[in-house]
Amino acid sequence: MVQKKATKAAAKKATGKKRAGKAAEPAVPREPLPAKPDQQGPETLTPTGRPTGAPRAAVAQSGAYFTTAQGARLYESDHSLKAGARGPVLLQDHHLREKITHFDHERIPERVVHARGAAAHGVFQGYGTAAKITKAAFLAKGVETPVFVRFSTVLGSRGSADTVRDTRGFATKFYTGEGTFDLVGNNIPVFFIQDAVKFPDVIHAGKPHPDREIPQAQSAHDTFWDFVSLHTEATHHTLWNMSDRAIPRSFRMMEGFGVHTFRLVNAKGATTLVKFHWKPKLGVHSMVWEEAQLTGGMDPDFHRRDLADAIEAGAHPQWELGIQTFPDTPEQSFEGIDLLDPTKIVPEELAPVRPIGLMTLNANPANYFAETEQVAFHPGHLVPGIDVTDDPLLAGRLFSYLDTQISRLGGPNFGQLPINRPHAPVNDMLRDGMHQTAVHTGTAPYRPNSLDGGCPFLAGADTGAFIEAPVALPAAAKVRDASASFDDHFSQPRLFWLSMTVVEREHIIAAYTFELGKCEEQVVRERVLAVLANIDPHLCGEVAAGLGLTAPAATQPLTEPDPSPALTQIRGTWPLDGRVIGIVAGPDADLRGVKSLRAAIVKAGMVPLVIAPTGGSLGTGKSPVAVQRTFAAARSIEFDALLLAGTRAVAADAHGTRDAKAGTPQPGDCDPRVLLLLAEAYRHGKAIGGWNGSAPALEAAGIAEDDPGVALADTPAAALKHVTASLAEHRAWNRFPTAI
Ligand code: HDE
Repeated sequence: MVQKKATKAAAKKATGKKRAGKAAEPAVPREPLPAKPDQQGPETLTPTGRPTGAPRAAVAQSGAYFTTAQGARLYESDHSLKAGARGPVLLQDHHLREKITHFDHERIPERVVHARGAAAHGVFQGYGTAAKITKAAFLAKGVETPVFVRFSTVLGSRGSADTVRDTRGFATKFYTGEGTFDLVGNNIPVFFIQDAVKFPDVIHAGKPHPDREIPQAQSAHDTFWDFVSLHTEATHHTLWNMSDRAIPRSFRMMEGFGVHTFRLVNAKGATTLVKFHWKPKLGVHSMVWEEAQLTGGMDPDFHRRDLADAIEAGAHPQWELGIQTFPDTPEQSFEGIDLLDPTKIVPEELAPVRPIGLMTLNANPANYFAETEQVAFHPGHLVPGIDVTDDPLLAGRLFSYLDTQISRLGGPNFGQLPINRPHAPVNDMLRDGMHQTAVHTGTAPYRPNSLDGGCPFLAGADTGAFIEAPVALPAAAKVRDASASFDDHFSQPRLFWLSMTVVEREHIIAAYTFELGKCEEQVVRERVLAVLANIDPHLCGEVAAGLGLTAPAATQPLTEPDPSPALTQIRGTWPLDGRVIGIVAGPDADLRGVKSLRAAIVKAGMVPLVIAPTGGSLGTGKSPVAVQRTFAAARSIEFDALLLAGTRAVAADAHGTRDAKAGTPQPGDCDPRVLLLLAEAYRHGKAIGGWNGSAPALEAAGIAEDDPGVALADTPAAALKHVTASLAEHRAWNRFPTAI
């Protein structure tokens, strides 16, 4: 609480003597700013999981007076203690040493993979549709469970760009009443390797080269392609990485996958094998490659910002959790697909994804470090009713996460950090260790005991987690080997390739050509081409042509799987929540039209941003139109569609301040920055519209009025209608090549 009796005089005394030229500091204590309404901290529980009653998003700086970590008030903080104003600094200055020491230890090691991430709080609601096959209570109908979700890239460091070509992590912590369940998945349903023993290898190959530590957050380099071409089991995941899936438009527009097959157990002990899927309500959408690259420079925090802004604006992203189910037979395979092989999918056409619950992300973290950085996921955090299978990749993960977190979070007690505390009561016998914050009472931390009243007692087998289903194991000798079914490395990449539309195939070809073009070793490029030949001759031929190499022949017979339409992103129409519409305007634009357009866009749940020659506002009078972006700062990457609000708005003007020209505008009048904006938006397949005679600007940009996704209309409302119709398909796909 602010101490009301603090007077101006006392405050002046507290801030020390006044210095000439020093900026005025606030002198009277007042309440600190509260957390923003969209922000929420983790549930405030004791280290052993009991509610403390404290508010969820506590502010860090509370109280009027600055103190040391021990609570002693400081009367001066800008100068270290010296023997005289020009004399040596004294070692006895506790404040100086404490402040510098704490600062020196502010950083913790970043995650070895998935270092770059953004997160949000939310809630999961079960549909009850999985009740017959799992006893997991949080999946029962109507049960609401708090969640915390962290999205991430894999290869880049903590400060790397969001929009690089990479797999995205999609990790969800369900704080269920029966303990915490973590679904630690990715936005790609398969993985590079089939056995955890190769994980350090694939990551060493993908990370920057050890000598010069370049390139950052890229797979476009020799070691990555060397590894994936030498381990052809990586072909399927690599193909997904070269597809548009690896450059998502938004975290809100990504699918999520549990990747491994899990085992669900019902109340009677019957088991079912399942694969988990997250389906975004907004659809699955991507950037185009040039856009992703530009964004990396213009706004490297694009995905992080997009998620936080959407939540703050109340556009809460939602995903349905779904499962594909398979009989738990001894073979653990389905339609010839080995369910223990994490490089394989089961096409949704063979096993439909059945929705079992809905997740809504509705609050931003209050503090990045405390929550997003310190959260610790673990695929072994399971609840009764959900169990693991013998996927050898999963087995290694069950070891790795706790192990890496002990060093990343400085000891074994990170489970007591607020973001990691289960919401179910905790009553373990884990004691002591670095950073112990629980004050355990009792004298007998062992079982059984007769001194602490015999507590704690064991739950019955029907209530406890980690009661594995008694799955029979085949009689076998110890071997370092894999099942023969793991040897098929090409039929599913071919399935993926054949399921892509022409546009998506073009993007894949361009991605391989770019990445291999960045490799320096000819032997690596040639080996990758040999891999591509086993996926598809057209893919291989086009990439080879782009590299100036000869396409090799396939070394294996090509399979002819049925395409899986569920794999393409280019289908259907999708909600437009949170889509950003740029309105290009100038001093003489149709400002009444701009105002009505802005209102219509907001009403439709989208975001209007007015782009003008300079900042400030357009028009005079009572309600001028506020400008959000200047011509100098606006690039196509930020907008899902553009609308031109009139003619002279885009007249050429080096300084952006000159009055609009009189007379009929000519294409040559167009401001080059607007031409760039239009040309990029066009290249990136974005809807473009306009009214009030915006034709000269389009003409100057070389865009025809009847091009796909382009529309000039008489009124702003009609222009918006055209643009939103095109936007619902995400991009004007017809602008891209339509035949191979
Ligand atoms: Fe991870 N992975 N992983 N991984 N993983 C980590 O754990 C690992 C794998 C995934 O937002 C690390 O706490 C091994 C598959 C996500 O905090 C580490 C293997 C999938 C995240 C680790 C895999 C994932 C991680 C690094 C092969 C998708 C970020 C920091 C056997 C199903 C979670 C940490 C977050 C993070 C190990 C493969 C997803 C080192 C050994 C497959 C989303 O423990």
